[in-house]
Amino acid sequence: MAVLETIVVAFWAMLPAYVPNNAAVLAGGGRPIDGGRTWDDKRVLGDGKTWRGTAAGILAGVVLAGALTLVADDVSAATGIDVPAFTPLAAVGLAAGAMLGDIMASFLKRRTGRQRGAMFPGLDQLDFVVVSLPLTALLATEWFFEVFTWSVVAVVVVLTPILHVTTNMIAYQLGLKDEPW
Ligand code: CTP
Ligand code: MG
Ligand code: K
Repeated sequence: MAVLETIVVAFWAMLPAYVPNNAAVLAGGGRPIDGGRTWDDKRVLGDGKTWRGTAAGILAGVVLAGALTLVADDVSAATGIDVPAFTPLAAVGLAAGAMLGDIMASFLKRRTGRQRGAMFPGLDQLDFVVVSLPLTALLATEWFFEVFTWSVVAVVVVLTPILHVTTNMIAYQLGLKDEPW
């Protein structure tokens, strides 16, 4: 696969994992998942992880995967780049894995004494990759290894932090997010 092709496939395949975070920011609010509970005087997850944001995030990722699947053949034919359709399990693995990774990252942030919204470089940018890829490999094994070749995974690891920083800066500038990370 040529470099450009690999980048396009990596971006396409990761879109259902990228969108949940942004959807959660837009839809977030209401009851926190941890119900306000603390552990060692620190919140378990914090007010930044809500049921509504999580549900909206997963839904957005799965719906997007469905939409991409509908147009995958046309996009492949038009561009000559073989972009993949998503199986239902791949869609769920990517979207739910992204939200789960974000939630697990908040758990680690609270354990390490970081308040809600605090920065945790590295973790903030890659938390959702670290969980969404293994979860998808587990739920949709055949699909995963067909799409996520080593070169695609390598592009994801490089591309994701760049996209994450950029979109969060934009969301911050637009007043949608409280911090630019
Ligand atoms: N959000 C949500 N539910 C989620 C993830 C995010 O409701 N599962 C919403 C919250 O309003 C949150 C905002 O999106 O404040 C930004 O998300 P994020 O940066 O992940 O949360 P933080 O507020 O920074 O909290 P944390 O320090 O725990 O990451
Ligand atoms: Mg944050
Ligand atoms: K986060």
